[in-house]
Amino acid sequence: MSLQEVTPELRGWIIEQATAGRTTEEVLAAMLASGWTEEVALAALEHTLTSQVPALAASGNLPPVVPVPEPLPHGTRASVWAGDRQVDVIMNLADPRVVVFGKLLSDDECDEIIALAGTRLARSETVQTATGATEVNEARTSQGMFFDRGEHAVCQRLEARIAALLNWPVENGEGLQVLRYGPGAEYKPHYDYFDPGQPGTPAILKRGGQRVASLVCYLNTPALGGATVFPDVKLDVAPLKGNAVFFSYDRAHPVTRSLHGGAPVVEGEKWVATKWLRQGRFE
Ligand code: PD2
Ligand code: ZN
Repeated sequence: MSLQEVTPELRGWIIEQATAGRTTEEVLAAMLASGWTEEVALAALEHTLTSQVPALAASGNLPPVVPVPEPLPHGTRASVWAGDRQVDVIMNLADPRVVVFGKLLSDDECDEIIALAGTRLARSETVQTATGATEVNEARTSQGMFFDRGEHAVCQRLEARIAALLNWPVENGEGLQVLRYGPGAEYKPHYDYFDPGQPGTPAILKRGGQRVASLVCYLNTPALGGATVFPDVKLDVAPLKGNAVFFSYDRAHPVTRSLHGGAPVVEGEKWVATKWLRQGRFE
């Protein structure tokens, strides 16, 4: 058992930070820097932010809700048609909105994307919302690259399939991003939307608006580790070649509980292709 306790003072401080517009990641980093263990800090953040959501909403601090892709508009079913193939539905969670798909990609498609991406990998960068530039980020120890939309036949085929699966236009998708994680590499918990409180965000949003959903496609099966994790609901999605995890966030706020990360790869390597969906056309 942890020796640290979540005190009322700590809860009050977290609410102050959230209402001042600081992101959950910033608050978490500040808590870790002042000596809180990650376990206690995450528990305190989760409890405080989920229990205080009505108060935050009433104080007008939540961004507006926007439409998001919905892959299962008629409820849960065992499989869905994705334009050129039937895709299995393995798990369907309402809050946060998470759906795990099986056999979205064939083994050959996974291998081809890995081969095409392999020669172009560089240390992963993330968009720095303070300025809009990209930067190498210690929270993300993978290597990565972006394809342009439709750059290869296999990208085009997968993009059309994803558009059919999610009922969301191809034009609203960013190019596929491929990540390779070696042993020990991870992607610490984060949100995929752009933080509205950061000065660089308005410039980023000019091209297609906010990100509203993510689809992480598994291109191989790591020997051990590398799950995609959703700490707010303690959900781990096992990476399995050809499968994919979809999650959406209808506003750029932790209330969506879309906090997610890539757990460290323990043995072997992990390859994923991520498709981010924007509100509007991403040209
Ligand atoms: O590789 C993953 O599991 C993962 C986890 C969190 C990928 C992303 N985020 C991402 O590409 O945004
Ligand atoms: Zn992510």
